[in-house]
Amino acid sequence: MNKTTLAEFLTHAELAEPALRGMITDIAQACKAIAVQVNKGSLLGTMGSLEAQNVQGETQKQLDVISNDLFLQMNQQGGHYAGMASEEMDEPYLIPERYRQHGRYLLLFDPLDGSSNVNLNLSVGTIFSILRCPHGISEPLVMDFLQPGSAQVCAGYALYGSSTMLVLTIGQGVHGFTLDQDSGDFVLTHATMQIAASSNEFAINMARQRWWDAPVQRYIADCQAGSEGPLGKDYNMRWVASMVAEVHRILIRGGVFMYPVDARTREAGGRLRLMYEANPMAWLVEQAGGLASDGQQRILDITPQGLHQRVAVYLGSREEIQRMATYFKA
Ligand code: AFP
Repeated sequence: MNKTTLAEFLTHAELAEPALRGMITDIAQACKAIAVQVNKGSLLGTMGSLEAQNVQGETQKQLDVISNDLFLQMNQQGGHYAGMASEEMDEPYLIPERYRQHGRYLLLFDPLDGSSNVNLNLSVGTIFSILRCPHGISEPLVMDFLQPGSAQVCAGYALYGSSTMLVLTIGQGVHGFTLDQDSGDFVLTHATMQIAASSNEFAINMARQRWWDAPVQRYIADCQAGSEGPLGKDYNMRWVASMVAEVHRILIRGGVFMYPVDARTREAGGRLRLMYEANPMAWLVEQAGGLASDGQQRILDITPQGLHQRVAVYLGSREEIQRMATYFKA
């Protein structure tokens, strides 16, 4: 098989920002290091939970913190970033002066998405998003991170599953790379990923059904009615409780992923975070021909109000998301 490694891909890609070559290389290395920690978790006794809670008020897994620290250390050394922000840190991380003095970008990430699955040996992942640092800013504040998803220069995820994959976009489509454990290279295995325009598979946490708003109730009920119902086709359901795995499945075979704001999450604004979950995933989905909405607007158009702001997420196959939108307008 004619193997194109990530390094060769980056060499030949026409990068709008040359620094992307170094930033993506460092991100790939950090994800490989996290993959090793996840794969060895049970052997290293790091599969447990900590007493501490993160800014989300969620119990932290040991591997959440280990992954977070690995991502910080292995990405700051390249000198590309003026600042970083993570699901696991209340405030932006101030990169040591010697690394950030020429940094022109901001790195936002969820170091271990789906971590409540990690001791179950189910797929987890890392989600990342790169923004430009506002000109002249060397010590970025929260407000400097609060840019719409349309401003991203790179977005992607690593999936620690049956194989370790890196899936990313720099605005020229979505490309997937599989880690060759023998060579240590990420190899291009999924060039120009495209989401099927139509689908019959939805992903939602059905246990929350009683708290959903009426449009979501109606849409899911119509999906469940199948070929005898108004949608005229049978649907299948999946729920991994790991957004990275759900989005990867949708990139491979289509479908929709839904995490609505519901009666229990309305006060918090929803479950999923805008800056380092919804925005990177929304750009990937759109670059692969799908759609990503919060039920009212394109996720990438949302002007963020807070670093850990939460948002409703409906993303996936174009025709299905367009159909779903009609339920919100009814
Ligand atoms: P964790 O990282 O705390 O496991 O949360 C994962 C997640 O943010 C996202 O990846 C899943 O789609 C969603 O939460 C799962 O939510 P439920 O636990 O309500 O199913």
